[in-house]
Amino acid sequence: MTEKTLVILKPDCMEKKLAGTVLARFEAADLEVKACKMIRMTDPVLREHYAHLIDKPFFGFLSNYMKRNPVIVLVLEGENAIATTRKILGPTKSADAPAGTIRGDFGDKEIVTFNICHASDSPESATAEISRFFKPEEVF
Ligand code: IDP
Ligand code: MG
Repeated sequence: MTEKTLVILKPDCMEKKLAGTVLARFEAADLEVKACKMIRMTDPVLREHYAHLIDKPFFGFLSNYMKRNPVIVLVLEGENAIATTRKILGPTKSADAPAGTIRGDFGDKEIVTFNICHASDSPESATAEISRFFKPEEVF
C-alpha cells in the first residue's frame, strides 16, 4: 500500500549536519520526497504535535530542544511508508536502537530526547501531522 508519512529532521540532526545523510537513508529505501520546508517550531505547534506528552515531566525540555534551531519537515511517500520509515529510524531511545538505524547510529545515547528525527507512528497520526505542517497544495 502506498502511504505518505511525516518526517522531521530535528534540531540535533541539523546541528550535526546530518540532514543529507538521514534523507539519503530514506531515499535508499525507495521513499520519495513529496513535500519539504524549513521552519522553527513554536509552542502552539509543539503542544499539538506532542499532545500525548504534555503532562510528562520532560515536556518543557523536549519543547526547548525542538525550538532551539530550525528543523526540516518532510512528507515521504512509498510502499508501507509509515512502518518502513519507523524501522529505518529505530526505537525512541537511541541507546536501545540497533546499529544501522538512524537513531542507533546518530542519536544521543545518554539524553533520550535528542534522537535526531521524528516519523509518524500510524496512518491516523500521519494524516494529522501532514496537515499540521503542510497545506494540500504544498504536497506534490
Ligand atoms: P517517537 O519520537 O519515537 O515517536 P514519542 O514517544 O512520540 O517517541 O516521543 C516524542 C519525543 O519525545 C521522542 O522522540 C523524544 O525526543 C522525546 N521523548 C520521548 N520519551 C522521552 C523520555 O522518556 N525522556 C525524554 N524525552 C523523551
Ligand atoms: Mg511519536
